[in-house]
Amino acid sequence: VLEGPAARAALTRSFAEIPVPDAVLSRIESMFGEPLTPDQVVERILADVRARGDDALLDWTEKLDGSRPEALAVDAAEIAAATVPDDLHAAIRTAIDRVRAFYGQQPAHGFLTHGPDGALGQLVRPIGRVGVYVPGGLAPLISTLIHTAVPAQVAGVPEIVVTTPPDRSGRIHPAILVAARELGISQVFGVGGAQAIGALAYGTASLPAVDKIAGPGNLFVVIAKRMVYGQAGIESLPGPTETLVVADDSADARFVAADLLAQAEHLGAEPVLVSTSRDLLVRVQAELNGQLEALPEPNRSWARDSVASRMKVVLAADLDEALELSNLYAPEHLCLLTRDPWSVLGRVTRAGGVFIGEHSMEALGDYVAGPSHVMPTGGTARFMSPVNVRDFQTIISVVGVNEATLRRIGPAGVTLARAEGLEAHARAIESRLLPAPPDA
Ligand code: HSO
Ligand code: ZN
Repeated sequence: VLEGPAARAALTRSFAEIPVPDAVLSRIESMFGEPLTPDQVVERILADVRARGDDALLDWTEKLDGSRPEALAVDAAEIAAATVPDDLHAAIRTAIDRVRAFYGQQPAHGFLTHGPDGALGQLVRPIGRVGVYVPGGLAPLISTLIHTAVPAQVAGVPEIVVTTPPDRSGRIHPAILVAARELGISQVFGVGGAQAIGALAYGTASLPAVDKIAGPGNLFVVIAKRMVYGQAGIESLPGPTETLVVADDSADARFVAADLLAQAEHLGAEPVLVSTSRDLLVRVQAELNGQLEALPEPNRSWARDSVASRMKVVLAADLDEALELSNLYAPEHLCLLTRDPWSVLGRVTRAGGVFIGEHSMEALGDYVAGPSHVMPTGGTARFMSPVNVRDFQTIISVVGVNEATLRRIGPAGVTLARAEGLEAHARAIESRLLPAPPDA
C-alpha cells in the first residue's frame, strides 16, 4: 500500500517510458533473428508496406498472425451472410443506438457571424475517409468498432474503412461483420498490426488510403500510428487500458474488486485503487483474491497478470488527496465509489471518462452507456479527449471582412508586416487602402 510521496511517485507517468514486456522483445528476436526495438520493427514493416503494398500485407499477416489470407478485403457476400445469435444481434443494435444518440447531442456546428465587420466564422466539414482499427488478438472487439465508427458517422464522414487482424484460420469474427453491416460499413479488411496502419496511411492496390486513422491497438499499432502521422491524421494513441477507482469506507468491496478485475482482464491493463479507508483496502484485497480465483481461464491468467505486475494500491489521507493523485495520474477511466460521488466530480480535472457511483460501472461504459470507450490512456488525458465527433471533422476559417473594416484594421496589418520584414505582405494590404476613386 502506497502513501504520500511514494504514491505520488508511483502515479507519475512517462509516456516515453512505457515498458516493453520481455516476452515481446524475445518474440521479436526469434522472429527477426536479431534484437530489434519495437520502433525498428515498425519502421521495417511500414517501409515494406509502402514499397510492396498488398504483397507486403499478405507476407506480414502470414508471419505475424499465422495464416496467409486469400484476400485482404472481406467480400460483400460474406458481410451480408454473417450471423450471430439473436441476443447478440440485438445487443449490437442497442450499443449502436445508444452511442449514436449520445453523439447526436455533441455540439459540433460551425458559425458564420455577419456583423459590422462583414463575415467571420468557422465552417465545419467532415473528414472524407476514415480508417478504423479494430484490435483482434484475444477478443473480437465488436464494441470498439461501434465506439469508433459511430462518432465518425455522426460527424458526417461518408466513407469508413475497417481493418482488423484475422484469427489463426484467417477469418474475421462474424460479430465484427454483423456490426459493420448494421453500421452500413462495406469496407472491411482482414489485416492488423503495424501493417494495417501502414496500409491505411499509404494505401495499397486493394485498400484505399484514408485521411485519418482512429482506434486503439497494441504497442506496434500505437508506434505505427505515431510514425505515419502527417501522412494521415491520428485521433490519439490509445494503448493498454487503465482504471483508477476512488473509494471511501462506504464503498462495497465486491463492486470495487469487480471493477478492478473487469479492466484487469484486458492485456497489459493497469488497475489502480485509491482509498481513504484502510479497512476498505483490506476488504477489497480479500474480494479481489476470491473473484480472481472464480474467473474462468484464460481470463483468470490475464487478470492475474495485470493485478500481480501492474496494480497499484494507494491509501489517501482524504478525498482531496485522492482526487489530487487521480488528476496527477490522469487515468483513462476514473470510477467514483464514494458516499456522495457527485460532490467529487467538481474536483476532477484530468481523466478520459468519469464513472459515477455503483450503477455506472466502467464495463457498462465499454458497451452501452453512450460515450465512446476509446479514451486517452498512458496519461495522455492531460491533453487528449475521448474519441468524439470533433475528431472526425475539420474546421475551415472564413474571412470575409468588408471595406470599412479593411480601412480600420488594415494599417495595423501593414505595420506588423513591415516589422516582420515582409514587404510584399505590407503592399498586398496597402494596395487596397489607396483612397477610393471619386464617385463618377
Ligand atoms: N475497456 C476497454 C474497452 C473495451 N472493453 C472493449 C471491452 N471491450 C478500453 O477502454
Ligand atoms: Zn473493457
